[in-house]
Formats: sequence, structure tokens, C-alpha cells
Amino acid sequence: MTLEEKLLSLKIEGFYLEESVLSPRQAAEAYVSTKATLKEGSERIFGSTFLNHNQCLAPYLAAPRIMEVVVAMLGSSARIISTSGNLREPTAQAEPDPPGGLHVDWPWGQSGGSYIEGQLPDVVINLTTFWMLTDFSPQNGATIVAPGTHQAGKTPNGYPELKQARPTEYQVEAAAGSVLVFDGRLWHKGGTNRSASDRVFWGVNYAPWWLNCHARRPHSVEHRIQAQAGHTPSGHWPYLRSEVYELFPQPVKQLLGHWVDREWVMSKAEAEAAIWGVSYFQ
Ligand SMILES: O=C(O)CCC(=O)C(=O)O
Repeated sequence: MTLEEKLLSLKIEGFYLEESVLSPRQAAEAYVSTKATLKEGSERIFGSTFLNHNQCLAPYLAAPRIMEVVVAMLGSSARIISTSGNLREPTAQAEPDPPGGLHVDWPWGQSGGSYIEGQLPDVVINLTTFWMLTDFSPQNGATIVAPGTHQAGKTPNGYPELKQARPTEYQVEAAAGSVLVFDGRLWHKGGTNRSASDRVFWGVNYAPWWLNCHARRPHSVEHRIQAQAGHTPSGHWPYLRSEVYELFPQPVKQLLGHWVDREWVMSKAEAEAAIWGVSYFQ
């Protein structure tokens, strides 16, 4: 697919598939590593800063084929705002139960303190990417999308009647190493894994520089302000640890610099200099 074709798919259907971003071997290695962290790791992994716990996918996150789309849609200062490791185990049950569960992710949810409320603006605020470390198939409950729903101006979150299946739902089938790229407003859900093995993928979100992600950081000023206003602050996307960030190649660092813990911790002297030490008339 050319860049033009990808952008057209994102505009019309709200998604497209980028195949073979990882080689079969790279995907297999990342699968083993991700699964070990999620299933056998000593820590309880909670929230969307999975990079703090596992870095196996980091070398690929600035892959040129992904970045040309990210930059075209979100600008040259676009960033990664969340990373999650996901493992969907086989289940005999319809999942979710009852079936349905179409939703959109932050910031489009229309419920909670830091979601966009009311009629949704027609603007692309984030691109979600699912990096497949196993094949995605109908048998193992591959992601299901409802094409065109990114243009609905409304999300199914909070509206039970909209969570029901849409007639045009499409289940994304692809080989491990592929990346599903979609507009953050697209209604989507996981399928039921009726296979004998886990379905494993990373969710990586790209967004423009101006999106306020502090609304997701625990203990942030933004969280405090929202709580004081009586809202329930949403999300738990802790800062990225500096020592982890230092491991990454430069193009990936560029996408993650805004998220590093040390950037948000100031000494009193630094804070005072930032407040009082700058003159606009110098
Ligand atoms: O399991 C899936 O494929 C979908 C996951 C999902 O909907 C999400 O992470 O928001």
C-alpha cells in the first residue's frame, strides 16, 4: 500500500493493516518475552506504561513505515503516549459476556473526568496500533472493528444500545509481525479466543504534542485538579523510568522524551528559576 492509500483507508474506514513490520523471528522473540513478563513476571502489571516492565518492542516503535503515517496524521512532533502488553487467553465463554463490548479508548470515551464530552470533534487525536506477536484469526479472537464509526461523532462507551454488534463489523486477520493501525475514534473490541493458545499483542498509542496526557498520570497536578473538582481522574499511565528510556535508540527516545520521570521532578531551586527566572523582555 502507498502512503496515500493508507491515509485514505484511515479517512474512510478508520483503519488499515501494516503487514510484516516485524520479521517472523522478531515477532516470535517479542512474543516469548512479552508473555514471560505478563504471565510469569513477579510484578503485577497495571496500566499502560508496559515499557517500564518490558522493552522488547522498543527498537521497532519508530519503524519508518509506521512513522510516515504517524507524522502525516499527527505532525512531526507526534509522540507515543501509552504502551500496553496484552495477552488474551483461550476461553470457552463468549467474550465479553454478553457479546458486544464495542468501545473506544482514551481520550474519546465520553465518560469520566478526562474524556471528551458531547458531540465529538472531527479531528484525529490519536492513532492506536496493535503490534501482533501471534497470528490474529477468527479462532483466537482477533480484534473486531466497525469500519467508518470513527466518523460517527459519538462513541459507544456509556451507551448500551451502541455496544451491540454493528452489521459491518470486520475481524482483522493477519500474521504475527503485522500492525493494525486505527484512528482512536474507531469502535472496536476483542473477539472470543476459542483456539488452544494465547493471542498476544502490544497496544501502542501515538498522539500529537498538544494532547494533555497528565490527565492519565497518577499523582499529577492534573489528577489532583480533577479530583478536587469532583471528577474521577482516569487512568494509570505512570511515568517512564529514566533508566529504561536511556536504553532506547535515538528515534524512539524522541517519541518518548515527554514521558520520562525526571522531566517532571524539579528541585525547589529549579522550580523557582522556571517561575521567576524568565523574563519575556530579555
Ligand atoms: O483484544 C483486542 O483485540 C482488543 C483490545 C481492545 O479493545 C483494547 O485494548 O482497547
